[in-house]
Amino acid sequence: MGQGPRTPATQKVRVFFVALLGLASLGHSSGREVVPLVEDWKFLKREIAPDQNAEEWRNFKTPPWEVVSIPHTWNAEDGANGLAADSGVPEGYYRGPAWYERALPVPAEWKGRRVFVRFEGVSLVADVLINRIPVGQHRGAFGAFCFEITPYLKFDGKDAMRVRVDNSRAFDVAPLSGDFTIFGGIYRPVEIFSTGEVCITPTFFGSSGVFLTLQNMGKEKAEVEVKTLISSEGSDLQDIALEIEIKNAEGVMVAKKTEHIGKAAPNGHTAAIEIPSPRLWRGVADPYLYSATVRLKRGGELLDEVTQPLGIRTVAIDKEEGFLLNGEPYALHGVNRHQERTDKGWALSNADHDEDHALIREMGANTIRHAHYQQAGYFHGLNDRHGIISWEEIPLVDAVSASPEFLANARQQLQEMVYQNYNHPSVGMWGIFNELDCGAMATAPAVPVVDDLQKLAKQIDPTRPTVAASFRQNAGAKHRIPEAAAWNIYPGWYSSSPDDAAGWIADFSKQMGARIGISEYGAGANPGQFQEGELVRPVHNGSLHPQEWQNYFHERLWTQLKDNPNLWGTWIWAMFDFAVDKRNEGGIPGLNDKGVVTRDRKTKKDTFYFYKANWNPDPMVRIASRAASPRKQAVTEVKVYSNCAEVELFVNGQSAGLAKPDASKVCRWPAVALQPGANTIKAVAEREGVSDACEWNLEKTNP
Ligand code: ADA
Repeated sequence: MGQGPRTPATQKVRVFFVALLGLASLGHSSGREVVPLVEDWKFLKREIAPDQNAEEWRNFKTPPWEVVSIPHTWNAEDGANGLAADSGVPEGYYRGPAWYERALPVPAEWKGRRVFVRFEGVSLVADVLINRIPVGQHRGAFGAFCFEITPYLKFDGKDAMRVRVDNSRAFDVAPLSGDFTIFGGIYRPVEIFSTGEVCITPTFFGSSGVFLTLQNMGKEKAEVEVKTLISSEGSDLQDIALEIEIKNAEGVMVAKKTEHIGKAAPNGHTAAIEIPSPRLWRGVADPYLYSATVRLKRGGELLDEVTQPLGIRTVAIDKEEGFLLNGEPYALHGVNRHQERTDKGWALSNADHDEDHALIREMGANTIRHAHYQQAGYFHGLNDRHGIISWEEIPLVDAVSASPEFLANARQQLQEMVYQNYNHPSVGMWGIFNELDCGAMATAPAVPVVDDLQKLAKQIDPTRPTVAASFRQNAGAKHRIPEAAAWNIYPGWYSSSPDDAAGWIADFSKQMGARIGISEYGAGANPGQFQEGELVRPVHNGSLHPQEWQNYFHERLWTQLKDNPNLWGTWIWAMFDFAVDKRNEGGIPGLNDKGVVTRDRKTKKDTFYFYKANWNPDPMVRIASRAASPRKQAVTEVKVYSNCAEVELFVNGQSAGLAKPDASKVCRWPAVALQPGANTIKAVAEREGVSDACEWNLEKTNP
């Protein structure tokens, strides 16, 4: 069955930026009319108990309200400051209830139409009230949800919405724990919209209500099944027409079809459409995107309209050949990404998503693991457009609970993830867990839950493989439940040596009788800390995380991962440093510093350039440890990351010789003499016309 997403980023809808309350005049035969709710939210970071303070509840006037805009989180500071837990805030940051309130700009002209509110992400539990009447609750921080609010509206210019949001730990809501801060708030966009009285169902697991499934793909034509959920509220459908229009990337219509619905089938209306001479979606080489628009019409009147991305492609993971895109082996190499950054936590703007995506592409990754949860619709849209394959996963991290409510919640989050993102061609696989049966919360065995989720994922979407990330040395029963297994490995960080990776991989792959993925591999680094001379493995939870060890770790790891016939894909842990309020290591509190770019996105660590040299064909030269100054050792190795044919090193204007990059794009000059005081270091790839330079200061007290 094909079911899929509705993301404002990819859905072409007419957006009316109406002025507040009744000032707008909107036409009525215009399908879907959307109003984003961005500014002017009142916010209070505490509980308002209706029975304890009736006046406060009725009037909602209690100062001090803060006025905020969405996206918003209340943990931007305390969620990342690493301050030890205190008695008032046991988790080290505020995890509790808060309230939002906002006037709803529902124009009087919407009377007679159906009105919905859609939230893209609220952490962790949201209760929505319209004009003080409870409309619905949503449990889970990462999936979008949508409620119909028509019966609760007055259409008198005075409609208002309140949302109680609570990011307290909830024992029936995944994740039960994890190595990341759970930022509270309405942290992704919110909108209201209206439709005609018959519409494309917007409330089905927050999805678009339109699900596109490729049935056949050939040179002459591709056949796509278009399934549309229709909400009629008892209206007669006899005279309703469903129109499907496929446009190519240039906006030219390439296929069109109109069908009469007659009677709404409970599972939606299914139609088939053919696209002549299809151009395939081929990952970074050619991420060619069509769009599919579904319209509901009565006579000449447009009742509703939804547009979704459409990529013609197939994905699979083969035991022997690895990841296949359109039936051909496609080597996946990429990064893990958390949805957060300095000063903002999870409340990211589209510009923030753009910046993250551009950095990931600059490094040359062709895949992103959305760790450890469903990420924003806008980010999926970027993946579609740039040909980046994503591993999208549910937040089933560390532990499951035995309660039926927990299983129901995990199922709900899985369905939201799959239905909402079904149409994104970039989603390559569904992740069903990360590192289960560990941590203090792990009181129930994970296998029955994982087994259930696996069946559900395949039932909803048989077109994509399921995967999961583990860390056990021995592949147990739960690793064999998803179609392809992957491991999180940290040889040379938490234990052991970086050179152990290939042996581990061979062993895991042998145990599984198949290629495996490396879903995480990484080491921490503070880009302001350096180590000269012989490298010593840092203490992982100690205060010193010099950048040189991260460089060494990745140089050694990538050498073993690249072209490894036991693998179907690899993901660095992590692209960006991220907030873990309970961590305090590497000289920076509240941070997991295994990113190759800092949390504020301002500093690309050396390791970023190591991968750029390996993955991005644009000619580049970068001196490793270029910021390591002042220095103590007069004779030092100089390393340069480069994908050029050869690089010449100049020290204080004198050539130190030419070097060719090795198979992992590292050039080395083993014993370079520095002079006391300032030294100019320059690396030049003359043929390609690129260079890099820095100044190293040798402390004068040393010989
Ligand atoms: C685990 C976990 C990640 C991350 C990592 C680490 O593998 O899956 O969430 O926190 O450990 O940095 O230790």
